[in-house]
Amino acid sequence: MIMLVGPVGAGKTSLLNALQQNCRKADKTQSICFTDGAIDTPGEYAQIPRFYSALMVTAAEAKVVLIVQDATDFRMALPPGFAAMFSRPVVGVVTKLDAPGADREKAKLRLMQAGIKEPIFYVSAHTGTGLSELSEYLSERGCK
Ligand SMILES: Nc1nc2c(ncn2[C@@H]2O[C@H](COP(=O)(O)OP(=O)(O)OP(=O)(O)O)[C@@H](O)[C@H]2O)c(=O)[nH]1
Ligand SMILES: [Mg+2]
Repeated sequence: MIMLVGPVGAGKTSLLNALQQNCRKADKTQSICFTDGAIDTPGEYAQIPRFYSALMVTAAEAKVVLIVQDATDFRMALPPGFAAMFSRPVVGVVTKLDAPGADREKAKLRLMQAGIKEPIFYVSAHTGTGLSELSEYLSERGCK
């Protein structure tokens, strides 16, 4: 089971759909949502500290936590050290690489500022770039 965490609109639900080869269009995630093999979370949970305890408790159900960063949005949405609250292994995912203005290095810096170390994957849910590497990494860790 994976859990996706990250700011509003970062592309979590789209990434999950793409990993599950599901061509549904992502709607705004309204609540923590368990779907086959994965936990999707609303971006507000990563941006509003009042929700952090819910994220931490839910992460206990996951094998790996994916922290998702938009490659075109460089606002400091997550506080320094954000990643350290999880008791599970954390991986960084920079998404929307296909979008105009995508800057993987700036996005990586944002993830590192939030306390994420390697590995960091670079993907696009729209074009499928990088998804096979991420899927392979997750399946090696027993996540589908
Ligand atoms: N160009 C591009 N746009 C993307 C990609 N992934 C997501 N988007 C767009 O980004 C917007 C937000 O995507 P979501 O997947 O709903 O984002 P989210 O992180 O689940 O957002 P919340 O549920 O609000 O927390 C949508 O308009 C998507 O079409 C991508 O890989 N490339
Ligand atoms: Mg969502």
